[in-house]
Amino acid sequence: MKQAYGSTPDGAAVDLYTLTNATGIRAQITNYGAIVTSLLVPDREGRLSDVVLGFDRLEGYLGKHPYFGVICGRYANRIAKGCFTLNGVEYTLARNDGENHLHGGSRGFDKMVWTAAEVAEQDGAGLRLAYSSPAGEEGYPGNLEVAVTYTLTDRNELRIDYLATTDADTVLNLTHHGYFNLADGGAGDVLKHEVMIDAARFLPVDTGWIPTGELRRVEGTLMDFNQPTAIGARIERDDEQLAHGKGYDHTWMLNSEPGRLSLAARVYEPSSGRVMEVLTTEPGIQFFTGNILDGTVTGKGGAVYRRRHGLCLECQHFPDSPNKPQFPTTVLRPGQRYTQTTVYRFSAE
Ligand code: FUC
Repeated sequence: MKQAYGSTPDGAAVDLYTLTNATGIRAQITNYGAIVTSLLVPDREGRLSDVVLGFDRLEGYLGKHPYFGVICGRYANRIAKGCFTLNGVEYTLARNDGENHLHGGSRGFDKMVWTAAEVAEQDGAGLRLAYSSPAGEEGYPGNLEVAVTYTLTDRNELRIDYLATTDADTVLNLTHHGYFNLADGGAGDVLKHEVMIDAARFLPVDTGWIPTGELRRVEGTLMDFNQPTAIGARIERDDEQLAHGKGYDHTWMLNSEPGRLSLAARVYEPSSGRVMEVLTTEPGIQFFTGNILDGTVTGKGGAVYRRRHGLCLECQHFPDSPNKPQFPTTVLRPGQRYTQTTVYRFSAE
């Protein structure tokens, strides 16, 4: 179902799409920024409520906000000092996060109007969003064609299938930047959420959140989430990496084989019983605990989003890969197809 959602300052009309699956869970998605604006899933009593942070109206998303529910591109997370070299040519990008480049620059995919079409997928209701990014946009080379299909499956999953092609060598790293709070949608904090991440290593960062290049073992560190652990259990400990991240804001290198859809993370929220499993084909997951939320953003239903009222599990390649040859490559060449599948699967216990 499609309804008008308003228009951008330059006059482009924007729509809001509602997907409902056979069990009655519901997602709302706008073609502005490919943003998931709401996601209603049941608790252990079967009561539906919204588990993502965001705004009631388009105006909220048009203003400054920390990437609520968007698709980030061309490059999710950071590129150090906003430069990289590809085939001997140096490319300069916006430094929109201190001295670094973040989430595609000043006007990334999160601020674009995408073309949308409702599609009937085999296993649920889908919305296909497409965007053509011209060569040079935000400093990146290559004309890039991107398609993102959200499917709300009858197994209570929000599946995201990505596809991209280019006509010249470029770099690409796409992710979905949903902020989740399985208890109350963001009115309170996420510290009681228990998190498991299937990863033996994580990427330590410097004070600007740029990976040092080390792939450090999680064993014996506060970054070990192999056993489900409440977010609040260790987050305030005195630790160099928690200080640099201002909490958890790091990439974990997943144990699974990249390219094969596998369980990456699981979140359990004890008061509601809600469970969210995250499956992906990507090599990494950015676990971010909403450390920068500071109460200045008022979102849906008047909820004030304070520090750690939402968590993100962003499936992606590693930050700053264009400058880190030892990381899995993010280079996309003509004739290649960039693909990614990520699934957020909901249940309750
Ligand atoms: C996540 C984090 C970043 C940033 C952004 C809004 O991707 O990794 O540090 O705060 O969200």
